[in-house]
Amino acid sequence: MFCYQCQETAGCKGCTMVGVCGKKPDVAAMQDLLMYVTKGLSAVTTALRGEGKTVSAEINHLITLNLFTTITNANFDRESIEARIRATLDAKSELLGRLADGAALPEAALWDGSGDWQAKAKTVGVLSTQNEDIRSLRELITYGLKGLSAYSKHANALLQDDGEVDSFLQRALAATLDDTLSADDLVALVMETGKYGVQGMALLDKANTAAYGNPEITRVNLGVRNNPGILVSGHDLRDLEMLLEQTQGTGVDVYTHSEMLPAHYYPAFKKYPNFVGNYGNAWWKQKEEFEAFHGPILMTTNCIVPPRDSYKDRLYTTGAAGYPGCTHIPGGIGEKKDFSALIEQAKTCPPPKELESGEIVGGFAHAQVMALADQVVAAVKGGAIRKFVVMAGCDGRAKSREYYTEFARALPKDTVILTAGCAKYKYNKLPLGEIGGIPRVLDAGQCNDSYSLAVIALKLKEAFGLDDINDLPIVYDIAWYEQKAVIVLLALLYLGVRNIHLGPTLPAFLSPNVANVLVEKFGIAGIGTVEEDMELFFGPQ
Ligand code: FS2
Ligand code: SF4
Repeated sequence: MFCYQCQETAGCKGCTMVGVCGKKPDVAAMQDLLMYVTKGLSAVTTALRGEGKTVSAEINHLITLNLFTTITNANFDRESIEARIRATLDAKSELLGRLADGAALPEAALWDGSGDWQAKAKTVGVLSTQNEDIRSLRELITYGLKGLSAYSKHANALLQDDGEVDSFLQRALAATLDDTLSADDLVALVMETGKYGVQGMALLDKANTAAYGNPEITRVNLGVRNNPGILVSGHDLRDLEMLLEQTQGTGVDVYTHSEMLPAHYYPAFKKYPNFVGNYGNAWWKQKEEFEAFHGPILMTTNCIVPPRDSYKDRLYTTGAAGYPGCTHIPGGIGEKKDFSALIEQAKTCPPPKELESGEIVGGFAHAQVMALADQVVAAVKGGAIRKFVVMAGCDGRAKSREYYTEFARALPKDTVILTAGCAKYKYNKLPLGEIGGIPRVLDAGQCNDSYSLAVIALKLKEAFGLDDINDLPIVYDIAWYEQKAVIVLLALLYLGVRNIHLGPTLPAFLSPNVANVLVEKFGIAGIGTVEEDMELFFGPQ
């Protein structure tokens, strides 16, 4: 196996024996093959569009879900991945019949699934591209598209589609198979990926806010009640909504975990009396926390950590998520999922063990921040707020990520953190206080809601009458782990944001030459020590 798509890749180079995430070589091989056939199908759909023919929403959704399935920590279940390969091959063979001219199609578009799949996978993985710069650019685009697929999938679940995003995603996937493209062509495609990243995030923002209202300032309970509970993790708000509906009157409470925390900020979810609060922290602490929760856990997306036997029979997956031996709750777009198995099991479980108490505050997505715009602008103009620090992204296991806790602690008291994603758990429970009633940590929501941070920056640029987004008093110190952070990064680059600091390490999939392009064109940099970075961002301390 060879996988280097996430920040925790072995030795900052690549996982070759087994994934640091727990992914086994046979599963890694099937993920490679799924990517291969999905790229092949995308070449066919792109050729069909070139002939003026339409591609159905079902095909778009199949491609999107395939990509999401291969995101880090989403799906460890070889059988379900193989089923998706079969479905993709079937769809491809049908579409090939509609194509008038398939002469220019790549091998991936023509492969019919015959032969040994494990052997085939060995020939189509990341390392099948020999030139390291071309490989790096192809993977940068591919991982950005995986992130984009996550946004699309969540919007699709709320019955929202953007045909332009789907067509681009497929055209760009197909382009990663095209040996005639130069490094410059691929750099241009990286930028275009960022453009559609913004469009995909806007689509999801519209879908979420149309369905559930605009996030608003909310205090979220961290404690537990004395009823059995179900814990919902991942990012899919539609799954949460269905579960909340089905648990009404059952005596079973519902708690959020990790990236599901921001669901509490939406007005629509406040009407459920059994929606108790948030339990635990970021994804990587789940083994201890799931054990202590005592009740069923629903993983609606990544991040799954291979479970302990002590709670494996309480771990359920749905959507793109999967884990062998754990029950998968089926249900496609627009279908009602049946969560009765979780509810019945919950009734037999003791209430969760309390891990902490108190509350945290969030709900600072763009509409809420803009409602406070006058206050915020006045605080900046009056000098009460010196700078905003965007600390969005992901959390992870690496000890080096303690940097983010220490960095947040060391920040000058006249700075405000803008966050989104599970990166927030590194500092969202610190007593960082407020500035004139504005909390010093403004949580916009999930990594999926990073769009809000871009909207806030663009609106502040307007409010301050600036021509360049980089003239704002905002610095970017972003933590990445998996591929959704890649699309957020590309989206920010597309919007013209420069000098982003990315940590705790730069991606292993950036070759030295590609990393140089990002450094020279966009001022991308890694992180230093907390002391060095304080001085860099705020001058001598
Ligand atoms: Fe966190 Fe994991 Fe949100 Fe990432 S829960 S690192 O995949 O998607 O952010
Ligand atoms: Fe390794 Fe990350 Fe790939 Fe898992 S997703 S195999 S940890 S690079």
